[in-house]
Amino acid sequence: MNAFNTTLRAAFFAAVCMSGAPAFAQHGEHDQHMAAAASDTTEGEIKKIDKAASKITLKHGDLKNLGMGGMTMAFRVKDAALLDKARQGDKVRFTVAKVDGALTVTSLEAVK
Ligand SMILES: [Cu+2]
Repeated sequence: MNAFNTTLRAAFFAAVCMSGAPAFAQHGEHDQHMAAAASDTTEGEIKKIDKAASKITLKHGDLKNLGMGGMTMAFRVKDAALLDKARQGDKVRFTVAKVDGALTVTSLEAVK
């Protein structure tokens, strides 16, 4: 009786382990691509502000997320309120993204 019981239990556990193994092996394959890209902040200097048109001209450093080297150019701003505290000549830290095909400043803050 004892020997039979032991054999039965061993067989039962073996079956559970084997059916469980493949499921465990596949864990962790997903979720690994979800690490969010850090927002690429770039330093620049404000050359011109056009609040009416929601545009800002920045002399900017490398925009790594856009593959663009440093230059002076005009950007659209996502929200005109971003320009409220902006002053010509300010050194700034900003992020740019392509919104509806236009390079758009999505965040802007003065650097002291
Ligand atoms: Cu540029």
